[in-house]
Amino acid sequence: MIARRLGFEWAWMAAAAFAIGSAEPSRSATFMFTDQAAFEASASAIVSGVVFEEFAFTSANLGLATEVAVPPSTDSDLGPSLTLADSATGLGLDFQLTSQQAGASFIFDDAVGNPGFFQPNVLSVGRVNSFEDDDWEVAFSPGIRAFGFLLVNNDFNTMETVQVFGEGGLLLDTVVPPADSTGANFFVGITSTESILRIAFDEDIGGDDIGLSAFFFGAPEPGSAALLVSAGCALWLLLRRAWS
Ligand SMILES: [Ca+2]
Ligand SMILES: [Ca+2]
Ligand SMILES: [Ca+2]
Ligand SMILES: [Ca+2]
Repeated sequence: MIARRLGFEWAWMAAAAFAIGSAEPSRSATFMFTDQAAFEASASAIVSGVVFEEFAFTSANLGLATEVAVPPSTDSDLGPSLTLADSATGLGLDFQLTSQQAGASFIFDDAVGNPGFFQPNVLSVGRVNSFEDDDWEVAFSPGIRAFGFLLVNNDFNTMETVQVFGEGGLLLDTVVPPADSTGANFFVGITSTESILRIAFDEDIGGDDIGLSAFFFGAPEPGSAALLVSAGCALWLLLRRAWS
């Protein structure tokens, strides 16, 4: 298993090469991106005809959660778990987001801890300055090969990880986000040659508070034939370019 930060060209080649070998579990590979175009290129090399879908953390979208009765107003406590069914969102999958810091609810557009810090359209884990170990998980049904998210105001350190889980709770890989993943709306994307069922973000216990402003999904799950054809075509195109 490997997890690297890759550029656009290498994303295609690596994803294609490992996808070809993905019939063997030992050849599974996970890739991390901070460039959204490279993330999409990698997913496209792994999955033929992959469709990318976005879920922004707006009031209207959060109002679609099973646990949320109406679109939330600024500074709403939405509880520790948010379930977004495909029948409600129109997306190609169900997903469930859960807080992993004990006692911390998700807060929409926190206006108490630090007004304006997490607005507009940002979901934070617990209130600013109250809950600062902002761990969260998201589970997918069905599994996907590509998942991205926009982080708001995180300060990374080497203790932070993104764990990628596959079928049966198998830990596929643990990714350490890059040190420059700070500021507003920083993109982090994960692709895998194996189906991703769950992602766990272990935030550091230090005083930084993080928010989420969007999720990105690469759906749907491919058939094995489509997977191999796509990977083979991507590799062939790269080799042709190298030979010419
Ligand atoms: Ca942090
Ligand atoms: Ca943590
Ligand atoms: Ca923190
Ligand atoms: Ca927090």
